[in-house]
Amino acid sequence: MKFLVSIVFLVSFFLQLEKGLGYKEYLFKNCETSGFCHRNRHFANGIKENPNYKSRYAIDPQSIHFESEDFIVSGNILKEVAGIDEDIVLPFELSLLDKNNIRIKVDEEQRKNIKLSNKLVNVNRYNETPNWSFRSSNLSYESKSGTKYSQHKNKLVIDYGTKVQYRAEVLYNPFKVVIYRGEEVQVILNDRNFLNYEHWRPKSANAAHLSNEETDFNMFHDDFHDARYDRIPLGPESIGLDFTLKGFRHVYGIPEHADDFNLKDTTDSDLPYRLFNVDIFEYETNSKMPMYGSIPFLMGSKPGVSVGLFWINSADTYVDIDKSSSDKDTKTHWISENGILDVMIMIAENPWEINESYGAITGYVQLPQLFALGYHQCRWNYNDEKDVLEINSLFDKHQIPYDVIWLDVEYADAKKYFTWQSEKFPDPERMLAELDHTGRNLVIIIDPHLKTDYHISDHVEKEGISINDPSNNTFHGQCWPGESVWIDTMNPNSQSFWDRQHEYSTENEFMGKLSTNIHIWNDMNEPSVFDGIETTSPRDNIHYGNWEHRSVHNVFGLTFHEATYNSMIKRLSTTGRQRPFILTRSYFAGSQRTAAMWSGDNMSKWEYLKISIPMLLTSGVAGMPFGGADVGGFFGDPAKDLLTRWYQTGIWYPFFRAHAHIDSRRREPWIAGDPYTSIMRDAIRLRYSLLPIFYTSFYESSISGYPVLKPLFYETPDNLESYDIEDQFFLGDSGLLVKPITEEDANNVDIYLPDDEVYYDYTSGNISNTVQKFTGPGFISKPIELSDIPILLKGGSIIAKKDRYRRSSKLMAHDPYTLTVALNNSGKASGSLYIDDGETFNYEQGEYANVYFTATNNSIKGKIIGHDGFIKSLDDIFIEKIVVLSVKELSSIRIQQSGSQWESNSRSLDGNLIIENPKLKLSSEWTIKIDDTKFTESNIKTPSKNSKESSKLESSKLDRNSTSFSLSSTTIIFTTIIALVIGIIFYKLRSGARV
Ligand code: NBV
Repeated sequence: MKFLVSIVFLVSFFLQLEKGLGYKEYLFKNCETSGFCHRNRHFANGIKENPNYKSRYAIDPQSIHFESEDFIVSGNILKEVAGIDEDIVLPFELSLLDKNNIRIKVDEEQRKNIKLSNKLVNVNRYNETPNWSFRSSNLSYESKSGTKYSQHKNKLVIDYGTKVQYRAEVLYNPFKVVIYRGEEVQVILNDRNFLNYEHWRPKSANAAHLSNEETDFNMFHDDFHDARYDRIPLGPESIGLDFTLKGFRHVYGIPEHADDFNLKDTTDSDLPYRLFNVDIFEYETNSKMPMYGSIPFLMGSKPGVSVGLFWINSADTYVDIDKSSSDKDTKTHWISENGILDVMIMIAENPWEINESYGAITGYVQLPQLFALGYHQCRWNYNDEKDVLEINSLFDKHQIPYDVIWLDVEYADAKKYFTWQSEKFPDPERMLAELDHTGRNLVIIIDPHLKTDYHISDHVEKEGISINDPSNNTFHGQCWPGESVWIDTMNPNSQSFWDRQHEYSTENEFMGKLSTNIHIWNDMNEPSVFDGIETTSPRDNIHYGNWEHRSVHNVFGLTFHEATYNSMIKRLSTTGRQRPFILTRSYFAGSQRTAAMWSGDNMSKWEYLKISIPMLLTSGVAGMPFGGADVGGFFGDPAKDLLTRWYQTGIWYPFFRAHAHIDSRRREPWIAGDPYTSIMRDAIRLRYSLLPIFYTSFYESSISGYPVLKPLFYETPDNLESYDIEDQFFLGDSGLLVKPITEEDANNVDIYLPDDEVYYDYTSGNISNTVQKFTGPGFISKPIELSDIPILLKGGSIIAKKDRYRRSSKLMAHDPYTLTVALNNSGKASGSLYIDDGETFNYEQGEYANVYFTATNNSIKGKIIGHDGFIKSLDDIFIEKIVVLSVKELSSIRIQQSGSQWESNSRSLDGNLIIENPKLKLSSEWTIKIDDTKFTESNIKTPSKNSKESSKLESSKLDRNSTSFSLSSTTIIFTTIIALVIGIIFYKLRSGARV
């Protein structure tokens, strides 16, 4: 039977291809083919076309109830339904949270009384997404003493806010919420009356419950890929709501999509941005198709105000964006398959405050171990112990630092996780010890699909901790190992089983005796199910609590990597409290607390290199800063220049890992040969020298939620031009402004400067020749070569680097620092460093220090604040060099530290002041006095206008060395459908069918 179904499926698949639908479009739903999205869009279009439409949703004023101590208003929204006398009661709750955030929840009352013949399904609307997504179940409600509630005939008005006044007007009929910050309306809920709450109805009542604007498309069965029905036992239960963001033209977030940073209008397409975690094989760029992770969080920003919308729902979700309004409003329409309606609205002055708010709810990124910020070397696969150790020593031979080598699925016996292929890896203990020698780590892959018929899957099945089919028996499906079962990490009983597989104990044969330098990669946790519709679990599968998979789909991946994290915490608590490192492919709001993510299976093509930057900026805005993309591209063989440019870009990814498909040729950085190898080596070494800055940026993110790769509009929220820049970023608050080259054959680069501060040329992290200076706002243009990584250092910054080559980050722990001082227009600069042991949770007990640097025209100072004992341990760390950029003349340099004074060796090189070996210790306060120093003021280049074209001309006039801008156009490869089909078939044959 299964065979027959597959044949039917394949035949219809190829017929669709013939019809002209792309491979991916056919495999995945869009809004047309997805029942609930189709119905909600149909409803919204019906309303748009009917000027006399009267909403059927109204608050019953009698039902309003205040719990003013908790700042909660509750009541009922009544839904009038065609053909039945009684309204459907939708109890709502509106609460005021910290930081002036508002949360609105709407449930469905009658659910409590539904009796279904199939008792295996939980009939309540799923309301447990926050249990997984939020960092704590107790959201704090700070005292809001000035809050006033006033009830009027047709509305309830809540005035709140301390420094700035906020107002929420809850309109009764039709139901709407209008939120002001200051005098202006910022957000309106249900502005366009798209609120749609598909109440429960028995199948027979279907038609009677529909209004003119509604359709019953796929309400009680889903015929997508008609070979296999989704039975939808509870019938229609979707929710939809619109939000108007007043005056916001720029909206960001809702990852994961391989698309622009500033979200596009979606109204003309049959695919709104879709949030549905899927194993999207060979995903396309510039697409709103769903990918491996979903964060239903959107940020809108304009000068003076930013907003955050957090749609707390883990079901399949579509977001329509309409930017057609002449008032510069962005109108959004959110549609989910089921669950309660639960949304948080954050309004603040700027984007950082929104990140703080969102992080206060879902948690901040966990501070990673320092090694995790180093370079990771991965491929599918390093074949055996010999291969691993050879690669390990080749890094040393080529003097390229790296921190982690990875093992993909082939290390396990027949892809049975928690086993080793023993002929190939006869002694993992020895292998890890060898890596540990040079401070290096190993990461191994563990996926949620467990091959049938071995002790792990047997146990999962026997203990009832599997994902189950609709009859509540263990679900069996196809994945890489063949027939598999899936552990249900939503089941609390799974944790102890998972713990035992990861524990540090002689009883655990798999990894019980391995040293602490082993960490985990969780792949395929969307979950990927090859023979499932849209390559995932059937929606009517059952999880713990009798919840349908449909309700929890997008959060499942988080529950899996979080279970791994919890197990690793336990393992490492017996070895010295090291912080676990987990990489996950699937993620949800809150994943940042316990895992890093990467953007899955990209391709060795320029467009994938280019899109990686807006994708990472997006995940940073959505609170998930620890991300990366496969350097070099997963599928294919990158040309040498592409690979080189990818390394020069990858060194800025917060998570920096090279990875390749099993069919790709080997491409470790030494294989291309010079000049490519040298350029890649320099790039990786630059990453290592900047590790103190990366670590400091992560620390800041871990307490505030700020992105590590900072979008330009965060730096200049008042400059609207900076909102559209998606190919540049700042590295945290360091002042380093980077524009990686992602175009083939580029020999010139345009860089946008977002403000009128001075920017110093810092190409490739080098200071050479007379440092060029530029000011904005506007574009500057510079000639570049393959070896160049365009970087500028913003005036006002002091950066602290470690410039010595070491084999791994661990070996750099006691290395000295080099400071680079870039004075601003007023002759001042500052910078900071965060330092702890880089490995353990001891920083949570205060064992860390912050170092602050300041400079003016005639002095540079450093001071350290922190835990005494920890500061003492830094006693052997020195500052070996200080460079002050762009200094014309100087006379004497006097240094003071710990009651002593001395003169220093200093020299002026190519117009920069270099203080060599000032003999300064990091661990106590110091001052350098510089007399009679003059800083150069000449040579500052200013684009005359803000427009890209004119400033390009202007700056090339100014810059004697610049050549005219010319880019060879990216090569476009047209593949015929036949070639595609052959390719797909070929791939399937190689790696097992996934459809
Ligand atoms: O594990 C093999 C690959 C992996 O290399 C890639 O990074 C993942 O995105 N994986 C997909 C396929 C699953 C094989 C079990």
